[in-house]
Amino acid sequence: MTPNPAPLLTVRALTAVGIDVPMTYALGTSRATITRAPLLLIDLETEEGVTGRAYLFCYLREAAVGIAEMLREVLSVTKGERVVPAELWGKLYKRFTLIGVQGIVRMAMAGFDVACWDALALAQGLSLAKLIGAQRPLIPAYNSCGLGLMAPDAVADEAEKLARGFSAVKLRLGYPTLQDDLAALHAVRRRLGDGVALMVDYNQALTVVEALERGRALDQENVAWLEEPIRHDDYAGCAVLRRELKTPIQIGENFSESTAMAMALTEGACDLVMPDLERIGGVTGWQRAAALAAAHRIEMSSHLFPEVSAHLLAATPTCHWLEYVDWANAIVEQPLKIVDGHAVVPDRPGNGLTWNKAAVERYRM
Ligand code: SMN
Ligand code: MG
Repeated sequence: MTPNPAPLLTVRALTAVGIDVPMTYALGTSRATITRAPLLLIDLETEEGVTGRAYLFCYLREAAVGIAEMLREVLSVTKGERVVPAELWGKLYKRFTLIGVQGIVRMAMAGFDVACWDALALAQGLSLAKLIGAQRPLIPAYNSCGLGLMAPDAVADEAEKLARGFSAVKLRLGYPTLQDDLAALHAVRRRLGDGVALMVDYNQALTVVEALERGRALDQENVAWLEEPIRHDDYAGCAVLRRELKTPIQIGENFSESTAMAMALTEGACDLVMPDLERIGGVTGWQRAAALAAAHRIEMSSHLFPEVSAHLLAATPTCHWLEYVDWANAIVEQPLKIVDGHAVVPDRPGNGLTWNKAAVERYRM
């Protein structure tokens, strides 16, 4: 069989629409309680008539406006160029070097990259997973909705709902005291039993000394991982925790491109990694991170964006867990399917994202 020739696509236009979707379960983290998901929906039109799509999670409503502005600049640099994602990343990198390829600039670049890869997959008639050489049809998924910093009974009630159909859930910790953390964890464990794996996430709430104290207590609790206990970029501190604690240290949602992940791994900062699509640099950045994880033989999970991350984890040699959140379900035509605790990697062409127009109008900013 002759393989399809690589499609020649040309960047024509980029549109970005901000929407604000209510979350089914409030996300109470040690930093803030989030009840709505501000998303930016990106459509990349090509001269050839193929449209690639992506969405970004903006954290703050206000950031959506800034990212949309950055996307205007992305278009002015790439309009008329051939869709070759790594080359376009390089061109954009040069354009944005002086302001810095970080924060919302990097998020805009990542959104554009994801849309480029979607267009390429659509033009070939292949799912993104197939395009990048993936085999795995199912990815183990944990439910990461809600479960944040409520009273123990309330957390246990919510955990019971969220564990339906899953074999793992993530609990947000960082209550005022270690005793409060343990009370919440014990309430959830009692309710779910030992058959459900529990991840815990501190969202950078602790100092190294506090993390050692709480981590030693958590070492007795059989948690699957201890996520971002301290400042995300304190790799030396993370390396101390990793040496002293039994529970695996998980970081990565704040890695800025694979270069940050390379530094973390060189410093021995973590046992596990979980890059985030919009911070690691889209599909292009993810592939670089996956290669690094494979070279270091370290398990790699995803952060948010379950729809696209499912394709990427399918092609990640050290694939670990997909983080499932339902935030985009309200506005996509075909939400990601979870069957027996596994995400089903979509087989339709592209990354599978198409917008439900009526829902987009309803939630438009
Ligand atoms: C998280 C995700 C999105 C917003 C805030 C916090 C969290 C996670 O760190 O890992 O899910
Ligand atoms: Mg986290």
